[in-house]
Amino acid sequence: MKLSLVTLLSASALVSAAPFAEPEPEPVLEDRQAAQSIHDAMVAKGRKYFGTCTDPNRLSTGSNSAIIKANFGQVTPENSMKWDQTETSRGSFKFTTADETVKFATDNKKLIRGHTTVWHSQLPGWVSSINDKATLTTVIQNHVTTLLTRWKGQIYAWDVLNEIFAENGNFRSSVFYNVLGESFVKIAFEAARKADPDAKLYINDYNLDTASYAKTQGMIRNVKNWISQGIPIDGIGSQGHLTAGQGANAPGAMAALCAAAPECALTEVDIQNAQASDWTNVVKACLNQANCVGITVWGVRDSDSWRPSGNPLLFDSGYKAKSSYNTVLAALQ
Ligand code: 9MR
Repeated sequence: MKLSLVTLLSASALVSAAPFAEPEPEPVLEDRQAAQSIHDAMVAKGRKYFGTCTDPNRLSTGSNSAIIKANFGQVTPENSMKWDQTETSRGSFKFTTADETVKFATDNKKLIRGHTTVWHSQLPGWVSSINDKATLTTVIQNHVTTLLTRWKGQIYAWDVLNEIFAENGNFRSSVFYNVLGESFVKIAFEAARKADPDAKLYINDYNLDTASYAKTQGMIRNVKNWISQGIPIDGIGSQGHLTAGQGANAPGAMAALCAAAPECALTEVDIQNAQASDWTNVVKACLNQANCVGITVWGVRDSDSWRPSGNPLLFDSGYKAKSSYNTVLAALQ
């Protein structure tokens, strides 16, 4: 039951006379929409976080902010740090929206995954039309350096590179690969390490959900090779955009991916038409690997998902925790 404002005010007046700081009140059920925090349960398992993506448009709507405060321990800006939002023309940076997300996270003691510096999608035309190596190198270095410097010391991990592989495990065609070849990987990670030496630097991708799949194997082969060359890669992120039944392969896939880098994470999980076993398997996929630091789901409620059909998230459109939420909680016990 919610306490009335009068009760709260008189209680805090009493406590403020005491020599100790007032303890943080436990979020009431009506605000948190779920019985228990999946982040706390994840931390109790020795992991760093259970998170979600968000941005100011979501934080100012409905129960998103209350749910994230109460149940999640990490946020990824869903769109606000992307190239088309932050450097629309060369050298002209805009951080107001991303700053708001970072402020929400730091004010509420949530870890942040920075997302993302080098990605072929949501990329302004002025970048994709660059066709000489020297210019593109400088442009990548400046973009990576400026973003990581902006929030230096505040970001737990950065998706430095996003979705660079094709389904066959070779490089995807992109301005980065087409102009610079493989060297853009080293250029981006070295700039990132220099700009924020404490941030964990990740390479992130989707369809890494089966160990034997060519793209999963391509990620593993390349990351091992790059790390052996001294390229500063700390982690592999597996996005985890799944459909019913795919959870079954997740433990095997994460075993393979997590063996290839110092740390690993599930970074954008959603499961269309999920069976309970899918969520259980996804949680196990991380918990089974000692170096899997956390799980992030890609949104709070189904209707705000980038692919709402199949209700892929943990809260329904009325912001109520779904049975999937309780399945996740049970898998974390
Ligand atoms: O959820 C994001 C959606 O709001 C954007 O319109 C979309 C644009 O490409 O990006 C979505 O997030 C993507 C993420 O940044 C990278 N992996 C795939 C995600 C789903 O498309």
